[in-house]
Amino acid sequence: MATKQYGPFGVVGAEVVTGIQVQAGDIVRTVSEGLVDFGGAILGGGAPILNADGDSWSTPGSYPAPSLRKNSLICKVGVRWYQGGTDKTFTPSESGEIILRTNDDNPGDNSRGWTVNLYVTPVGDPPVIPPVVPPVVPPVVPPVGQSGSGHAGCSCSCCCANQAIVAQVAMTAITAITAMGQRHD
Ligand SMILES: [Ca+2]
Repeated sequence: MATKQYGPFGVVGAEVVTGIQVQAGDIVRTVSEGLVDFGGAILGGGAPILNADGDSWSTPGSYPAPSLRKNSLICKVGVRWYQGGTDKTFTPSESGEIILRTNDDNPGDNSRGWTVNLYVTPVGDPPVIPPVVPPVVPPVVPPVGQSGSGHAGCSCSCCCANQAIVAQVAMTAITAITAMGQRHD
């Protein structure tokens, strides 16, 4: 499936809702330019001014994503944050909308900004479900020597017994008719 490009989005501080819906397993690439001034400079003591990769200091627990790079671009899908940057790729584990922000516990004093482009490569076509093939049922062949129903020429005990009864009834009827005929003479 083709990769789609979105943006650019300006990110300087707080969350930027992109409106981009991605699926779990999609490949999301962030490509960013520009610098963010993270503020907090005291008497010109030098606020960090960084690109979207942030800096290598350990990230305080009070930051939105303590396990990701401090003062970097971070991207949320669902409930998790993923690492963005000048050229970083992540794969969300659940589906949802992409939200961008700085990994900064005080985004209100930031200035300048990053320009972020997103490239989303869908995980792929939905899985192909094979058509349902009915199982092949072999025809039922009665075992040799047995037959399913009564019939001429069969020598099994039940058929022979029936034939004997029929013959006996016929003989009784013939005898009675003959007797009646003789009485009229
Ligand atoms: Ca700040």
